[in-house]
Amino acid sequence: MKIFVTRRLPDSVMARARGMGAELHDSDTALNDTDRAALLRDYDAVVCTLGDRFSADMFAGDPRCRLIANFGVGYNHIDADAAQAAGITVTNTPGVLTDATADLAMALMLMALRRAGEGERMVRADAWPGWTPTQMLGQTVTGRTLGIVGMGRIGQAMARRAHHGFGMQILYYNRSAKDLNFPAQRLDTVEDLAAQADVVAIHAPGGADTRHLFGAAAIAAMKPTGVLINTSRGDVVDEGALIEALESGAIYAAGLDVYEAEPAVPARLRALDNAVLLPHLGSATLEVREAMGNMALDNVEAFVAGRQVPNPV
Ligand code: 8YV
Repeated sequence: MKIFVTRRLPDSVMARARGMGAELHDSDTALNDTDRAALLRDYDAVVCTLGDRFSADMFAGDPRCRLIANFGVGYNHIDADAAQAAGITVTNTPGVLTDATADLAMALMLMALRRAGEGERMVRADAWPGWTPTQMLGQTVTGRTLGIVGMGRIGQAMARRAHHGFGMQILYYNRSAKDLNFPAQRLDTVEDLAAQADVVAIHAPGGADTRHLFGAAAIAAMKPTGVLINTSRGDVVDEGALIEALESGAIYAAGLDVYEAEPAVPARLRALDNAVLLPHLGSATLEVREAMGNMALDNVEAFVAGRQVPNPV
């Protein structure tokens, strides 16, 4: 068996991978499309991650590969239907990064409402003129209304934190109604949710089905005091429309961990004081990245042993 790991994973995960009895290769730099297509021809299994595009054309011919184990829950970079048609199983790492990502979404919400990024920049620039009763006033977090777009695992984890920890009311938009253990009202359109929520948090999977789901109309429907948080995928939000709304003051602020063309973050967005911008840190803790790596390897191990893989998408 020949296995390729496209990006070096945490040490403990790489050590386990090396002990699996397969021929293992890895790379610590991002591969291009041609390199990745070659992996499908030359390896039995590929462990890949965010940014590793596997488009339909790459599955042409008769690839040797039978497993693509994605390190990450989101797999919008892989054409899973084309993979399946080529006889390749795709797996992902659901569950283990739910809490970490919800924690980061809360951090972005708190920072955006309380102007924490702006304040930190002021102190670092040695530009704090001193305390006054009206300096840098933000918005109270407790008791506001949070609208969740995509009430899956991470959406629910954020809603629970916001409801139990901050007394927030929860609205949500989701294809199907969810059986939830906290009070939440489901709305029929993202525009309704945008109009009623104080904070909108995006937790949709990304890719063709959800591209610009939160588009110009939804952004226009937000309150002037509204805040948009996105820790899922950049393409779920119309980034151009969002930048215009932030620039004109049509909405209050945004807290973003993801962008439409990562790692490129538009200069207009970077220039805005009312945007909190992070570099895709949702699952970035050592424990979580180890858990994600081990979950990806559980799938590889099952595949090598001829057993059913535990996490097919
Ligand atoms: C990762 C993520 O940082 O799992 C996902 O879908 O977006 C993040 O947890 C990244 O995708 C690495 O795979």
